[in-house]
Amino acid sequence: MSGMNMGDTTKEPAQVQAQTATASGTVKAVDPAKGTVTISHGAVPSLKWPAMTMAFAASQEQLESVEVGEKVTFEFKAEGMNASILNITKAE
Ligand SMILES: [Cu+2]
Repeated sequence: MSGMNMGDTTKEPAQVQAQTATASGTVKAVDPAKGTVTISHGAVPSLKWPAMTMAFAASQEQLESVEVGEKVTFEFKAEGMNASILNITKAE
């Protein structure tokens, strides 16, 4: 569980803040060469994201743990629309 970073109040006006969020969805593509997993995910209210299909940066280990067509739950870090997987597991 990640806590809220209430103490992080350094002033960086124009900077996009990295946020973590959790979502679930279906794996649409795994691309080890690019280091991405494409997931059709549900809405992410905390980031004001609608449901969409998008690529997330992922480690080789994370990419090896999922397969196209699988339903997954995952935690990710987003800076704007740049998102990387923190952890990903099969949804049962
Ligand atoms: Cu998205």
